[in-house]
Amino acid sequence: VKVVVTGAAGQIAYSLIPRLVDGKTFGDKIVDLCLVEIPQVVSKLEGMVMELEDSYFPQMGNVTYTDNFEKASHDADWFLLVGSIPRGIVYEGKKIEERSDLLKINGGIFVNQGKAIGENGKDNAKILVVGNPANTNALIGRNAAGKDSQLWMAMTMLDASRAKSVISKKAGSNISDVKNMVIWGNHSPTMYPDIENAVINGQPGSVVIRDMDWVENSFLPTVQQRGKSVIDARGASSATSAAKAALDTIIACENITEDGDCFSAAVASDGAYNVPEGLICGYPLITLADG
Ligand code: NAX
Repeated sequence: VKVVVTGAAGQIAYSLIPRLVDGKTFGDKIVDLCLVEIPQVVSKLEGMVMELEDSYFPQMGNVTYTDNFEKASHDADWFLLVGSIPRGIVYEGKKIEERSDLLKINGGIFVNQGKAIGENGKDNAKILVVGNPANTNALIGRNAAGKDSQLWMAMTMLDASRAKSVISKKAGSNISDVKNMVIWGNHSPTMYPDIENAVINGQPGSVVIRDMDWVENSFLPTVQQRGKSVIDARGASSATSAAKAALDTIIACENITEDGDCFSAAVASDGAYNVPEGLICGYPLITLADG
């Protein structure tokens, strides 16, 4: 399996990349990695490759790095689009503070990456957009790719894992006892973690959690604002948890979903649940035997 990772010198990637080849995420498949960065930092990836070589990963295949996404995209099965330009940095001499400027820059990046994926990626490639604004970037990339057989997702798994953690503490159960955790909408503070349809110890969330005051005034804001809370506490945004969520999304796509469970990602709406067609929206998803 060939996996392309952008933003490969960033903090999420440092946690993510070794675990792509550790024999757990893709089982016993040999994993070829193509790591992509912007020209200014691409040389740092030499150090990442050295560390991968030194880590004893029997499932690791060919590892390359480049600043040329188009070249990286050929015949890839998975694209993990982690790199994007964040708000607040100075880009081409200008501090990027306005959402419109951010969208303009990332729009350009994701148009080019999308086109390359559509032209060169495998017909059944899966694309997970982690870089923010994730839903918008996925929409831009998918439209540019123009290939319906490829699956574009914006990551909401981290929001689902955060919600499971909060619910399991409230219910006094293990995090693995919380299933069917759906994140509706956008990966942003407007997302809706659906506690009513979650299944907690085999019971509907609406039966187990009856304290609506807690749901509205504690659960929802805690999950919706968790990214900000981590930044405030850590002085940097979520990295290891974001990497784990990306790995969990891959595992959820590569394996048949258990009965009664689902996983979360934002995908292009086909009109289901009255979401406008084509919009990238968080949905409950399952993986069937045919992948
Ligand atoms: P870092 O700033 O540590 O790393 C990002 C890396 O991307 C940098 O090394 C940069 O050079 C590279 N990059 C930028 N544009 C690129 C391009 N066109 N091609 C290749 N590489 C490019 O950020 P990090 O903490 O790793 O976060 C990465 C992204 O994840 C950010 O956009 C962040 O907002 C987003 N997040 C998304 C989450 C989600 O749940 N969907 C949660 C965590 C995180 O906040």
